[in-house]
Amino acid sequence: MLDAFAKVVSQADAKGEFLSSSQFDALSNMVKEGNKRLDTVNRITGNASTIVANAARALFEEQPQLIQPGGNAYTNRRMAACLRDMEIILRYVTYAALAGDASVLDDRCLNGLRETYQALGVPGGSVAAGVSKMKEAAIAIVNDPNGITKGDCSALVSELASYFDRAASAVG
Ligand code: PEB
Repeated sequence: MLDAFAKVVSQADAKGEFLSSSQFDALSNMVKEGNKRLDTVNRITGNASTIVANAARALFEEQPQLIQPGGNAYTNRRMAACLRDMEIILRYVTYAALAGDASVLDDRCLNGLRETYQALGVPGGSVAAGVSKMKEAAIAIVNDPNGITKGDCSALVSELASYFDRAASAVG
C-alpha cells in the first residue's frame, strides 16, 4: 500500500534519481490543500451509511429484479451481503482519497473482485451501477457549501470521482 509520498519515493528510487521539482510541487500542493482532503474524507466517512442506503435504494428501484425471488439481493442474507459490499467499497475509496493514491483500493479491495462476483453469480454490472450511485451521493455531500470554508475543490473531487470510477470499472 502506497500513499502519494511513498509512491513518489518508490518511482524515484526505481530510476535511482533524486526527487524532481515537479514531484516536489505536486506534494507541496497536496500538503497545502491537505485540509480539503481531510474534510472530504471526514464528510464521506460521517455519511457513509446514508450514502450506502440511498445508493442501494436507487439501485433496487432501477433494477427491481435484484430484490425479486431469484435476484441477487433477495433474502435478507443476500441483501445484507450487498449492503456490506457497497460499504466495503466506499470504505476503501475513503482510504484511497486520504492516501492520495489508489493502491490501497486496488490491492485490498478490487484485486480479484470481478472473479469473486463471477464465481458467486453476482452481476458485476449491477455492483458498478451501485458504485456510481455512491459516487454521485458522495460528491454532492463533499461539494455541499454549508458549514465549511468555501474554496475550489474541483481537483480533489475529480480525484475522488476517479476512485469510484476505478471501483466501478473493476467489476462492471
Ligand atoms: C466481496 N461479496 C460476497 C462474497 C465476497 C464478496 C467475498 C462472498 C462471501 C460472503 O457472502 O460474505 N468481500 C466483498 C468485498 C470484499 C470482501 C467487496 C473486499 C475486501 O472481502 N448483490 C446484489 C448487488 C450486489 C450484491 C448487485 C451491490 O444484488 C452483492 C451489491 N455480494 C453480493 C451478494 C453476495 C455477495 C457476497 C448478494 C452473496 C452471494 C450469495 O451468497 O449468493
